[in-house]
This record gives sequence, structure tokens and C-alpha cells, in this order.
Amino acid sequence: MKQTTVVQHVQQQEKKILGATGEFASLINGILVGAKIIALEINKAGIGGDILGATGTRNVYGEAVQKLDDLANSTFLSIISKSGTVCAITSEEMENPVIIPPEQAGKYVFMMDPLDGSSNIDVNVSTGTIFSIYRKKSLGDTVTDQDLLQKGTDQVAAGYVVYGSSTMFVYSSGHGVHGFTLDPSLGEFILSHPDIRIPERGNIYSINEGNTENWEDKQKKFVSYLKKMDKASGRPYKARYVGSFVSDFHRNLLKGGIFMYPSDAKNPSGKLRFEFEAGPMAFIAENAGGRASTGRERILDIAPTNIHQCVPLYIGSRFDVEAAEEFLKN
Ligand code: P6P
Repeated sequence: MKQTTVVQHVQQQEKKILGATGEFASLINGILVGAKIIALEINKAGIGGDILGATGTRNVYGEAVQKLDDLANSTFLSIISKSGTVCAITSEEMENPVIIPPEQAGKYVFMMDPLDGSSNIDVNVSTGTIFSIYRKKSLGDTVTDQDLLQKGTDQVAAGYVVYGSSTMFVYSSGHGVHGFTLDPSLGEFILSHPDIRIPERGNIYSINEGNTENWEDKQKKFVSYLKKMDKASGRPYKARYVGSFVSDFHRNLLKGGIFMYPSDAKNPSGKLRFEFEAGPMAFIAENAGGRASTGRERILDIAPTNIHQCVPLYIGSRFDVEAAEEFLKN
């Protein structure tokens, strides 16, 4: 059976990306190398080495930074910054962007959540890496907000790695969504899920119901609606919440369903980050035929005002996200 690697697939896709010069394939290859290193670290985290647990520091969101967060961030930073493909890197784990010196810079802007759901590492629950790629927009060598705060629709590509029962790489460059599974014996990600399409409607809802008391009434009403018995509309939906966005998103992408992290009294702007979580996954969701909104606005129409901006998030099967929007409208 002919096996297709990610780089072969990207090279085929590059023919459809205007102005692609091979830099994009090099950038993707750098992400794959980082992903393989992190997968190895995660798989042996419990054996020797001092890689589990927290660093004792907090990130810009006030969240406890896990040792593997730091390792993932530094690993991707080291590889991508030297790839000659990017002019700037922003990360959920770094307060400020890293600007690449012009003589070593390329035409892309790279944004990442290096290890999403890392609090799950110590209990062996799957986690992931999320990334987003934009083109540098401003003229000249200087990197400006015009490059760092771009509208979601300006993404050139986005994707994620899920470190689960197998390690998978899923990406879109605007021409479908494609999944690759790491063959550890080869050390290559092999095409396993070509042209993923999210079911138009699912029967799974993912939300942290521990926050119910903080939700607005319309949100409470929507979740109650999903739980009501109504065979004709496939209700009640099943509740599935891993606590790692990448895992919840990946399951819903393949099986259908909706993931919600609404704004609430505790997080008025929601918890998920536009540049590192909501924006890239919205790009994936829409390219797979799904939908992603704040409940009131299309995620991809947002241009962030700062690199750490959070947004409320409803993402997944088109029908289910539209149903949520209806409840939030009335
Ligand atoms: P809560 C992990 O920190 C994360 O950003 C997502 O991966 C996950 O969906 C969410 O936060 C979990 O947040 O408040 O339910 O623990």
C-alpha cells in the first residue's frame, strides 16, 4: 500500500497555495520534528527524569505551568526559530512574541499552544499541541501588530498534534482537513484520515458543567435542552469532557458534536485563547464542514486586539453550533 507522509502531502498541497516556495513544507516539517520529540517525552514521562509536575511558576493567564509545558514550548521554539521560515513566534506560554532577526527570518508568523491540557499529563490523559500559521503582512523587516494580530480568515494553515492512544497530526491549508498517524517504527506520520469531514450533526456535547452556576440563563437552557429525552432529535446527547481541548475537539471532529467554553461570571471573555486554540481549531472545523463561533460571532471573522485575547467558543458540527446560537439569540 502506498504510504503518504506529511511532507509529501504538503508538497502536493503546496501546488494549490499561491506563492508557495517550499518554505511552508519546511515549517511543517519542523513542527513534526517537535511533535515526535514531545511524544517521546510524554510517553516516558513517568520513567525517571524530572519531567512531571509543575514548575512552580504561572503563565500570563495565571495558570500553573507544568514542566512539560516549558519543555514543549522550548522545543518548538528552538526548532521553528531556526527553520528560516518565520519572522515571529507567539505562544500561550510566552507573554511576548519572539521576533526572528531579519537575516534568519522567513515569510510566516507561527502561533502555538505548545502543550494543551498539560495538567492532564500526570494522570496519563491525552494532551496536544495546537498551531496556526499566517503570512507576514507588513512591508519591510520589522514585525508589527499587523503581522501579530491578524483576522482568523487570514490563516494560511492550522493544525494540531494529539498525544493520545496514538500520536496524530491533523492539519488544513485550506484544502480539506487531513489526519496522519505516527508510525513509531518508521518515525513518520502516515496519512490515515484523508479529507476528514465533521458530521453535520452529532450527539455529543463537551462542556465543564462544574461552571453551570456561572453561566447565563440562555446557556443553562441550551445544555438542559441537549439533556432532554427526545428520540426524534437524537436527544439526550452524550456528555464527554476530557479537559484537553485538543482531545475533545478531535473526538467531535471524527464523530460529530459540540464543544463549548462559554463566557461566564468567572471568565467573562471565555477561557480559550483566540490565537492558540479557538482560531486554529475554527480554521480546521470550517475546512471540515463544521462551524465555530463565540455564540454570537464567527470565530474566523475576529481580529484579536492582543495576542493573549480569550474568546467564548462553540465549535463542532454545523447543526449543533447553529442550535447553540439560536438559544443564545432568543
Ligand atoms: P477547565 C486546558 O488548560 C484548556 O485550555 C483546554 O485544553 C481545556 O478544554 C480547558 O482548558 C479546560 O478548562 O476550566 O474546564 O478546566
